Amino acid sequence: MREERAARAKLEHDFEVGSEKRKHELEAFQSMRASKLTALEIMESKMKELELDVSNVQGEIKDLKQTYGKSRMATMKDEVVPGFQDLLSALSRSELEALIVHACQVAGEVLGRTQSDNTCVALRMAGLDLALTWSDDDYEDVSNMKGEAEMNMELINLLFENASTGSSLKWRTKKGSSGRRLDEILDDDTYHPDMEDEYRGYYGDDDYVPAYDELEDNPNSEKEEVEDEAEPTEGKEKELMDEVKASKLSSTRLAFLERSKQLIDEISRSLDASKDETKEEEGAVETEAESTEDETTSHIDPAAYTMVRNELRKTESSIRKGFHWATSARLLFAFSNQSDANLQRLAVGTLYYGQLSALQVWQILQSILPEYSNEEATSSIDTCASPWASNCPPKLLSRNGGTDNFPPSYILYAGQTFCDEQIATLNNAMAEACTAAQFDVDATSTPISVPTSIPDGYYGYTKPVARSEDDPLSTLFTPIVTLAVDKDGLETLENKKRDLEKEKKDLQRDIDKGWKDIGGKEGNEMGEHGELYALADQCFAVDAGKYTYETCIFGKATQRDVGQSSGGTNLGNWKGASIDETTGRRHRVLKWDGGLKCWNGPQRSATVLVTCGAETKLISADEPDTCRYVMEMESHIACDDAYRTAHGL
Ligand code: MAN
Repeated sequence: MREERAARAKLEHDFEVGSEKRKHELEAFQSMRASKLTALEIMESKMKELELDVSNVQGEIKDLKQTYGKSRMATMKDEVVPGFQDLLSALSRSELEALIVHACQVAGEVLGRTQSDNTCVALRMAGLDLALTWSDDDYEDVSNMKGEAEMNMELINLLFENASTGSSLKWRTKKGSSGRRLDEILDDDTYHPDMEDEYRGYYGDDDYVPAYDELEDNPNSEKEEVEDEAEPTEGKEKELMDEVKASKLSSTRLAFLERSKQLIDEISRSLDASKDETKEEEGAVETEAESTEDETTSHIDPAAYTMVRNELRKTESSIRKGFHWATSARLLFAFSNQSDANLQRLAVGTLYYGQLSALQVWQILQSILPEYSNEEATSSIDTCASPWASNCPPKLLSRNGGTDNFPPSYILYAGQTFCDEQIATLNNAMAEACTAAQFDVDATSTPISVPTSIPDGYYGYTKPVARSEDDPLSTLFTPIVTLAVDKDGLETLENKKRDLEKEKKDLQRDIDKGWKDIGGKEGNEMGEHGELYALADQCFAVDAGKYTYETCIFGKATQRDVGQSSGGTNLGNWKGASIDETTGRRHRVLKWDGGLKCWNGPQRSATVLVTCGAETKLISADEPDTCRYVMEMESHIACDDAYRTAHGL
């Protein structure tokens, strides 16, 4: 009875002291929370302002790019294309298409080595200026070529990117995303500010493909064959490529390829043979040392042979790229029907991005216009005459309804210059090629003679050269070349956006911390009524058996050997406070979990059952199941009304 009375007296005393303490602490927490809430409100409204600022800057960025995109398209359409009317309006639709196909072929030979794509990148770029993109994933699937139209931010970003980096030709944002737009529509609705970031970063890091030169000019490279120019063996793509190859422009290319193949075979044979000889020689050094030296070194010069072979392979690779690019253009026209205006714009764009010169346009015209094809030109290769000789001097045609006014003077002039200045050179080269060819008449017995270098015009093929600045076509492209790109303006805006976003991020961190300090939005992360605020980050320990158990509010729970002051076994990290009523009695429960894994068992965890006490202390610790620890705590935080009622206080 005395014990019971003493216990009852302690309980009453503890409650009196504890509940008073608890009351004061809760009041302190509430007033702290109220003042912090005001501060948080201010921060939250500042956040809204920042969000608005960011979206405004995004809008400005979008406007700047869109303005550029629109003026770029307009410049091409209204200022550049009209300059080509005397050339383009004289051509039929199929001639325009043929011009584009062959412009792609030449562009492939000029630029193909820097572009890994087998699609005509120049035409793709021209397409961008019309908001026109198309898929090329499946050459057999016509439905893939039908497009939906949108002049979206993706496209505008590409235009801007290309314009500001100058030399780059990026026609898609990333690998695998195949645009399928074929019509020209300006659709602002497709823009989402969130997509901005998605697009950033796709540019500079496009897959880097080492140029053929880098692979092949490396003397240590043992690479015999380069596979990237593999040609289609069946289906629509092959059919179209065969058409390309059957064209007049391709005849010199094919002649060159055939000759090149023979030469490369011969070079490889000779190099192998000379290697064998060297080996044999090494085995028989002792005998006739003087004469063996003479025989092997006079035969061939392996370094020179390798150089010629590399040169041939490079040219072959360019020619093959040209076939691919031309085929991809044929493919577009096989599957889509462009308006006359679009065809003209695509033609001009392809000439522009493909770096074609007036001379190349002249040569393409020689190849595609029926008026020029009557003359027996294709067979001239076998006779060792320049394939262009029959086109010299340049002939004027009667097109455009006028008399003998086509092609326009600047194209004609390029042809004239070519005829005047290069035929002589070409003929020299051809003479050399012819001599070689004559040797080959019975090539089965006579070895093919390998030239020391491959001159321009060899087997009728002259490597096209990128348009120079003084080319007449360059003048026609001036409006687009000089179109202002507000790079600085964009940079300023993007810096502003970055600063705002940084500010936003910092503020968000402060806001998050602010909420955490006051127990979260609901205020219940500091216990049911914020009672843990007073105990935050405090640690409480108790000894039980050979261990000391320590629990830290919002921190860790630890088990140590008695007497040990640091280290120990981690029993878990702070999980939270809750009220447990499952036992029928109401308990304040504190939990730690995710501690050190128990051998053959669960991760360690600790549960603290809190009951009312005048001061906060752990009073017991137990391990009812292996690695699951239960402790009892007395604390004023539990001296609440429910406790009062439960104990009739
Ligand atoms: C250690 C302590 C014990 C626990 C065992 C389990 O000895 O953490 O509390 O029961 O490991 O192996």
